[in-house]
Amino acid sequence: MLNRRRLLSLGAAAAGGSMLLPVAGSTANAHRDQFRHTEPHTVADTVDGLSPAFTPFAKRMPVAPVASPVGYADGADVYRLAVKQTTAEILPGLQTEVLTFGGNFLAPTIRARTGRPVRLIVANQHDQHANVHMHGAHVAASSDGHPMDLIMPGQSRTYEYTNKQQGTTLWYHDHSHGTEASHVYHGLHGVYVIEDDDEQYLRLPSGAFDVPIMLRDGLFDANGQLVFGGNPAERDVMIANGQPVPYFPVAARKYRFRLVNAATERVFKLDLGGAEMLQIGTDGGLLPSPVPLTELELSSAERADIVIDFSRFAPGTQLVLSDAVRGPVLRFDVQRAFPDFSRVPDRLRALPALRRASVQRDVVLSFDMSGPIPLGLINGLPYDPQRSDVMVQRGTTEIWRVFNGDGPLNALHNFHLHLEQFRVLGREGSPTLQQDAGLKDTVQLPAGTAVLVQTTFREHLGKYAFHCHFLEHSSLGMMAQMEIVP
Ligand SMILES: [Cu+2]
Repeated sequence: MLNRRRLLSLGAAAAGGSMLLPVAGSTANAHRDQFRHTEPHTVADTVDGLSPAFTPFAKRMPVAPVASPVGYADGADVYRLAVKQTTAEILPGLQTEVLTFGGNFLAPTIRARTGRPVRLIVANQHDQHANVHMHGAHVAASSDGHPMDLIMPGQSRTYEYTNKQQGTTLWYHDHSHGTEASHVYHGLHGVYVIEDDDEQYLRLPSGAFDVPIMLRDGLFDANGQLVFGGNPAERDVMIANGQPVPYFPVAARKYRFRLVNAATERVFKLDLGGAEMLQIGTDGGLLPSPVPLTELELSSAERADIVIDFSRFAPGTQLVLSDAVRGPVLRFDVQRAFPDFSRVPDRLRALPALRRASVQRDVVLSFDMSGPIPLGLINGLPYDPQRSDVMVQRGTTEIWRVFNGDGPLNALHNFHLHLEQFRVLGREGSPTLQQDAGLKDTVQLPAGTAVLVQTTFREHLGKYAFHCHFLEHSSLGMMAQMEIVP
C-alpha cells in the first residue's frame, strides 16, 4: 500500500541518519528482490543497483531542442506544448512509460528574453489533470500554476509570462495538488531560459556552448518502468538530459552549463574529480562575480549556472561529473581545441540593494508522524488551498525565518517561495552554503536548522504557494499559501 511504503521511507530516514542517504536493511532488500534484473551481467563496467544494470557513458547526452514559437499575438511569442503520456527508451532495450511536455522525455527548452512576453498554451492530452508552474518566474497569480488551477483532460490553458526579470535559468513543471511529485517524477519537467541584453555584453559562452543540463534520478523495475512511492534515496539511476549517465563531447574551450535539479527528492553533491567549476549564477540570475568551486550542492529545484574551461585539458581527457552518493552522472570527453572568444569577467552583475524590512515571520516545516499517513505541515497545518496562511501587503519587504522542525526525525527539507526571488541573510544551526549566494527561490534546510531569507513583494496580487520542494513532502501537505493584498 502506498501509504505504508511512504511510512517505511520516512521511517528509514529516521533510522538511517538522513532522509537522502541510501538505506540498508529490510526495505532496501525488499526492493532489491522485487526489482532486481534477473539476467546475469557479464560486462564488468556497468552501473548495478536496484534498477536494471546498464553501461555508463554508452550514449551521448542530448541537448534539448529549443522550442519555436508558433506565432506572435498581443505582443507575445506564442508557444504550444501538449501534456502527453508516451514511452521512452531511457535504459537500453526497455521502454519506460513517461509523462512529457511535447511528446519527448526531454522536453524542449523555451528561450525567452527579458521584457519580451511569452504566451504558453498547454493542451492536456493525458487522462489525468495536470498544470504548469514556471519555477522562479515573477508572474501574475493567474499564470503561476496554482496547485488548484488545473488543466483537465482534453482541456487547454494559456499562461502569460511577462519575463520582467533579469536573465536566468528557470524550469517548468507540474504543480497539481497532491500529484505534483508523481507527475514530475514521471517526466513533466522542462527548462526555460531567460536571456537579457546586459548578459550578452559580458560575452559569456553562448550558442552551442551554452548548454542546459537537467539532472534527475529514477528507480526502474525489471521491465524498465519508473518506480514511484518508495524511498527516494533508492532512486539509483542518475539521468542527465533524459539519458542515464551519458557522455558529452566538448571542444577544448569554455562552456556554460545551466544545471537544473529536477529530481523530486534529491540533493546532488557534484564534483568534477577536483577540477574547477566557475559558478556564475544561481536560481535568479548572475552572481556579482564568478566563484571557483570543486564541489557543488543542488537540492531539488535549485539551479546553478557554471562555466567549465576545457582548454586546460589535453584533447582525449575525460572528466566525470560525479555525485558524492551515487557516483558518475555525466562524462565530458574533451576533443580538439576550438576558437573561443568568450570570457568570464571578474564582475558579472551587482545584486539589487537590500531594502529595510518591516515585517518578520516564522515559518516551520515539519512532519506529523502520529497518524497512519505522514502529514506534511507548515506552521502546524497541512496545506489547504482554501486557506490563506500568510497575508502580505503589496510593496512590503519581509524577513522570513524558515525553520526545519524535524530535528528529531533528522529529515532534510528545502524551501521554495513562489513569485519573488529572495536573498539569504544567514543561517542558524548550520554554516552558510555556497548555494545561498545571489538571488534564490529555493534553498536547502537541514534538520533542526533555520534559514533567514528576505524578499520584497512587488506589484503582483493574489494567492501563491510556498513549500518544501522535495515534492514527496509537498504532496503530503508541506505547503502553505500566501495572499498578497493591496
Ligand atoms: Cu521537505
